[in-house]
Amino acid sequence: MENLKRVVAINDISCVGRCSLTVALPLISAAGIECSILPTAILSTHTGGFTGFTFKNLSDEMDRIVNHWQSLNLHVDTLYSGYLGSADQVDKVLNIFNTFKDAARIVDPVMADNGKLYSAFDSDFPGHMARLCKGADVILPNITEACLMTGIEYIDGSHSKEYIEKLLNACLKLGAKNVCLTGVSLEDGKLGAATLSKDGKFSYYALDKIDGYFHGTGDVFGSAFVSAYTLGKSIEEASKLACDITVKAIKETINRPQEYKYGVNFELTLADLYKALH
Ligand code: PXL
Repeated sequence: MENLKRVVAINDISCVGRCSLTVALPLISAAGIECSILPTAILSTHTGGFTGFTFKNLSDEMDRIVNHWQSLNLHVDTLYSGYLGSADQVDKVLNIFNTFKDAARIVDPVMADNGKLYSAFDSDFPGHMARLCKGADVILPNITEACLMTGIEYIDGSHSKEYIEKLLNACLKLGAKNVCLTGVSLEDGKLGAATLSKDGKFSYYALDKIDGYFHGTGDVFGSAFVSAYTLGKSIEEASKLACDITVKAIKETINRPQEYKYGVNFELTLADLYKALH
C-alpha cells in the first residue's frame, strides 16, 4: 500500500467559527490526504463578526516545531499557507519552503475581503504577503487580496474580462507560477473563479451567485483546491472542483443569516470531495 500524500497546512486555529485549520483538517483528510499542521496563532473565534476574541501569536512555537521536524526527515507533498499571525511569519514560511524543497507551495494570501483588510492587519501587510507569493507554485487570492498586492483598484460587483485578466497577469508578475483568483463575477448573478497558469492559459468557472456573506468559504475553497492539486489535478480542474464544493457548502447553510459568522456546513460536502477525487 502506497503512503498517503501529506499536506502541511500553515494556518491559525480559530477555536469557534469554522475557518482556517478547523476547515483544512477535515476537508484535506476527507480527500484521503494526511493533513499535518503548523499553527500560526490561536484565537477563541475568528476576527470577522465577533468582538472580544482572544489571540495568541505562535511565532516562537513555529520555530520550535519546524526545528524538530528537521530531525525527522519528513516527506511533504504540499505546503499550504493561509492566515498568518504576524508579518514576521512570512519569513518563517519562506524558510519552510526552503527546508522542504520538493514540496509544492500553495499560498492563500489570507488578509482581506470586500475591499478591506481584516482587522488584525495593518497597511504594510499586503507587501509582506506579496513577498510570500513570489515563491509559490499556486496563489489563491480573492479580488481584494489581489488588488492590495498589485496596487490595482478594487472593483465591487461584476467585472469585465479585461479587468480580471489584468489582475491575473499582475498576480503572476509577483513571481507566482500559477494563480487562481476567487470571487470573480463576469456576469450578473454568477460567481466563481478564474485561473492563469504558467503556460499562459486562462480559465473561468462560475455558478449561480447565492446572496449573503458566508464566512470561511475562502478556506473551504482553498482546502478543496489544495486536495485536488495534491492528488494530481490541473489548476483548472482543481478550481472547478473547489467552486463546486464551496457552493454546495453554502447551499447547505442558507436561510439562517444569524449563523453565517459560524461558517458554512462544509461537513455535508466531505463525501462529495472524496468521491470527486477517488
Ligand atoms: O477565513 C479567513 C480567516 C482566518 N483566520 C482568521 C480570520 C479569518 C477571517 O476573518 O479572522 C483568524
